[in-house]
Amino acid sequence: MQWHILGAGAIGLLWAAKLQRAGHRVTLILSGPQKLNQYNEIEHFSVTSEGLTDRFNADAELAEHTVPIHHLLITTKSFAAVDAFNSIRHRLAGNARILLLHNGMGPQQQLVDENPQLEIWAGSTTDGAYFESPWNLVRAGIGDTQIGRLSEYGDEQFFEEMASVDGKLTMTTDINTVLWRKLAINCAINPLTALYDCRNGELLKYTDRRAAMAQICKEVDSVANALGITLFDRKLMEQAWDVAELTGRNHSSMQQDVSHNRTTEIETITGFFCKAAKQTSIPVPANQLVLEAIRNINEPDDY
Ligand code: KPL
Repeated sequence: MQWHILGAGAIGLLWAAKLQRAGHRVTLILSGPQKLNQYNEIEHFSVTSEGLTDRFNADAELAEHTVPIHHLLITTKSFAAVDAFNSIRHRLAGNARILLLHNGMGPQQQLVDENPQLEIWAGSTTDGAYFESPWNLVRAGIGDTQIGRLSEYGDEQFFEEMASVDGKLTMTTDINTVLWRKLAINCAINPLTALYDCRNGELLKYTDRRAAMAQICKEVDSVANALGITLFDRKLMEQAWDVAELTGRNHSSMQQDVSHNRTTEIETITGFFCKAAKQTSIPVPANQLVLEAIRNINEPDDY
């Protein structure tokens, strides 16, 4: 099968490697001529896992290319997903399948609403990888991925195909809840690690950080409950505590974005949550505070 991947970041290349290993052909759709030239100089990327490095020779092209797309994986940052999709929209075959794998919420539903005739799946992953150098990826942890269909129509056989690519992949009939669970954890950890400029585990070491995290979690629990979304079978703070402890040495994606002066995913994480809270009239001051604080660091001229 031929797959196109939009978003050649860590998760995109990790999936490109998984797909190629399973015998699929992969084409990376790169963000611009400079990136394409850079890739064309070496024409491969590598993935190191448990000390072993494998090379992968994926094809690469720009969105303007004309070859029809049948299987599309979107692994861009969440804020770029809709524009990236629209840049290749004209190339999608009538029966194309699209899988979105990114943090945050909002773009997934937006694409379904704007393209009701397409088969759209969404996923959430705890896979971890980072770049040691451009095009050289290190797999940090082998995580779980859950996918589920968001569009009205679709062929469940797609799951079987994907399960043969990743043995740890599971399917859910309620992807919305799965995305909310990841969103809740990201609300609890990401903005605070970015604001305190600390590793995930360092949130737990200080009373003020723990108190801020507990307040955020309490608000997320209340709103989710009011919206009829079942998060975890215990309080979010307990769940988020375990994740922060387990990933204690890691820098969250938002901490890394802020420290490298990159756009963060705050709008599709805490921003999405604060909008959802409005439907319930439950006040969410702790989340609102970190939303504004990250907006101020991130794009001071845009708000
Ligand atoms: O998903 C994450 C992220 O960094 O975006 C967490 C769970 C916080 C792990 O770092």
